[in-house]
Amino acid sequence: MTAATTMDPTDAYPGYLACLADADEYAAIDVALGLLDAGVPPERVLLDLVAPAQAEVGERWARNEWSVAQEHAATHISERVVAAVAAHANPRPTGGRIVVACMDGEWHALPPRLVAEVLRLRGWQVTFLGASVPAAHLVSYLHRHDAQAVALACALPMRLPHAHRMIEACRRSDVPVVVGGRGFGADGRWAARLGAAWAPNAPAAAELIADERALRRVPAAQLGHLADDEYASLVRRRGELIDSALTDLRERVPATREYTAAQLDSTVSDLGHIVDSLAASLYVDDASLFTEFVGWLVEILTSRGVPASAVALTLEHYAAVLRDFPRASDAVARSRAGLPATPRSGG
Ligand code: B12
Repeated sequence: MTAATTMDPTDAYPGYLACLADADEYAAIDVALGLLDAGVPPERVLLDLVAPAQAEVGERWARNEWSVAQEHAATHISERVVAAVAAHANPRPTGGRIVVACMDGEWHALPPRLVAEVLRLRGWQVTFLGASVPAAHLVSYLHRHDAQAVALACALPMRLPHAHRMIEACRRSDVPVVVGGRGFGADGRWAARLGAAWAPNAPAAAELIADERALRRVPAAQLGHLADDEYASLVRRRGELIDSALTDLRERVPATREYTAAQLDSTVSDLGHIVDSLAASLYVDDASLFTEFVGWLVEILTSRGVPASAVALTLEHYAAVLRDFPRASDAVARSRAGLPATPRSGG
């Protein structure tokens, strides 16, 4: 693999992706540094080369074309490339301190790392706290280091209730918050529901942070629906809902009784994600969060040889046991509408 001689990240992209596929970190770094040497601004290398390549890594993993190991190797290379670009640019801060962190339980650190580097390139003094920062620790850190603003990342919609607790904790410390990441929905609609300022990408986050009044001028959260207690009741029953769905699957799909420990583990993890996504959809009162999640899960499972009917069976089970949960029942019904009929339901 040779270094890029092109001036455009778009032209360099296929070669860069090939470096990720070959797990060739030296060649990947050469491509990125070659662009910088050719005069491409570092921000473009991060956002027009590294970011789309990582999204493609995700698509290949989702289609089961790449293993988890291949994804991890590619992500590691991207992290090395980001570090190399940052070291090459080496900007000196002129602005105040911005803290960038992942929400508690959120391990997608690379997307906010890109945001952190863009903010750094634009003159802010950035502290990047990385993955899964507990709320209490974040808040005490903000106090101690006199942060001007905090940027919080969430890549998974199922983590939104936790995200909200974290946003509120920062607010109580009077530090303005900007949130981002695909967990808030492609158009940021769930950030609006939580009453948080949202930026679709790193440049937009930089602009918002530069305008403190705009950052503080956020509409109130719209969470009046939580008064019906459905979300809290569902969360209280989380363990029981996972166990009962597993028992149901074992009764109705004999093959699942022969599952290996690893298969059982990933089934329990999938069931946990189903319950957590349903809970998150109740939290923001948007059934589309759950229907989108179910659509995604079906794609992931079918590409791994698990039929969509397995998801349909579990949703049928939840439709039965969650009859007293009107909003959850509605979200489950909408999700089932797009799935094949299960043998017992007959339609
Ligand atoms: C690498 C990766 C991982 C790594 C993360 C390592 C790391 N150091 O980051 C690991 C292996 C830990 C991981 C784990 C999981 N992952 Co993952 N992961 C990815 C992957 C392939 C790349 C992430 C990335 O770097 N994206 C590149 C960035 C640049 O893209 P971006 O998010 O669009 O970011 C831009 C904007 O959103 C915005 N932005 C992003 N963050 C922020 C933050 C702020 C403050 C602001 C203002 C803006 C902003 O600016 C960015 C640049 O412009 C994505 C695929 C994808 N499409 O992103 C899946 C993906 C996010 N993962 C996914 C899943 C499901 C998981 C797991 C649940 C898998 C599992 N079964 O265990 C776990 C969950 C772990 C957890 N609790 O957090 C799914 C999520 C699907 C969904 N609908 O919820 C995705 C989309 C893969 C897929 N195609 O299905 N993952």
